[in-house]
Amino acid sequence: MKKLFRLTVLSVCTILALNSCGDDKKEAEHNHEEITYEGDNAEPQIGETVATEAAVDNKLAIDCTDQMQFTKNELKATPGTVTLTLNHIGKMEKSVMGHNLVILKTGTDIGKFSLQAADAKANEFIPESEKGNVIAHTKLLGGGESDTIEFTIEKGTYDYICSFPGHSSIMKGKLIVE
Ligand SMILES: [Cu+2]
Repeated sequence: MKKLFRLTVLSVCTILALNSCGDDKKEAEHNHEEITYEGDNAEPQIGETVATEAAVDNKLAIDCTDQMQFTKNELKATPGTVTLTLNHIGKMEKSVMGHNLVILKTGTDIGKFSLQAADAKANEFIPESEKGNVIAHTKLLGGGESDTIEFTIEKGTYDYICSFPGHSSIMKGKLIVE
């Protein structure tokens, strides 16, 4: 009976030891996970690399929303032909929350452009008087719509805006071509 007890104690100890060993292992795995996680934290760099790769084939995509925003305030491309897709991911009507993306020549006065644009409803807010400052522009989109444009661009930094009345102060960004 005493022997059995001792055996049981031994077994329990063994189990405890195993368990503790298991815990150590788990802890080790956990630590490993944390290390991996730190690696994940570095992912933005990986993401940036991907973004750079995307820019290499010069296919850009950007969304716009019912909250009157572009989802990116910076786009990168290389000189040459660029394909850009604008997606309106909202639900609102074009007449209320219409968006476009207009790429402007360097040095264009955004305030002046936007004032002229507000009077150009018939031309989807692309003012005839400012056409010389437009490198490229999408159609005016309502919720759920998208438009893809192709244009050629040289090295430089360009402003892009939405020219729907009142939007350009918030809906703007930089297209960096290098
Ligand atoms: Cu807009």
